[in-house]
Amino acid sequence: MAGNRTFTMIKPDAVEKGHIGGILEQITASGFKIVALKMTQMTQADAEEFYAIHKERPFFGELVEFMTRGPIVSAVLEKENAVEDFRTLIGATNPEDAAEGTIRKKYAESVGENAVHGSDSDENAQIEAAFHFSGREIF
Ligand code: 3AN
Repeated sequence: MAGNRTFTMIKPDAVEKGHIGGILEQITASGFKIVALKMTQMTQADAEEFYAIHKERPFFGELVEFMTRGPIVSAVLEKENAVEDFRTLIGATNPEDAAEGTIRKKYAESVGENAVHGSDSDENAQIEAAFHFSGREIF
């Protein structure tokens, strides 16, 4: 899937506030095709593995607690230049720095509770998609 696919999660904060529909609408209206989609709740072990790269960071415990507190919606998205274009669509990690009209500007609360995840490289997109979906769940 290198080059034209990325992985996203609508995080617990945005799911709790009822923003699944609004966020998916903005994603598809921006030219991304949904090729995998589901609602799940991450376990502590899932979140610790998914965010292993951040395990030495001071916010790691908080991040794991947040990401496991309720359901998430995960998806694989297809579009030319998917990883970079999706990062542009979601905006900066901290919603205060996110550009007007971006998903985080519209829906995120704080740098910790920032509504959506977007893979940061083609390699991570592939790893993250495989973490959340089996081959039979990606179209
Ligand atoms: P991004 O999600 O924009 O790629 P990363 O990879 O730097 O950002 O951070 C991963 C996740 O860790 C963020 N989405 C956010 O939920 C959390 N995070 C990042 N920085 C902080 C922070 N300073 N305080 C609390 N949580 C943070």
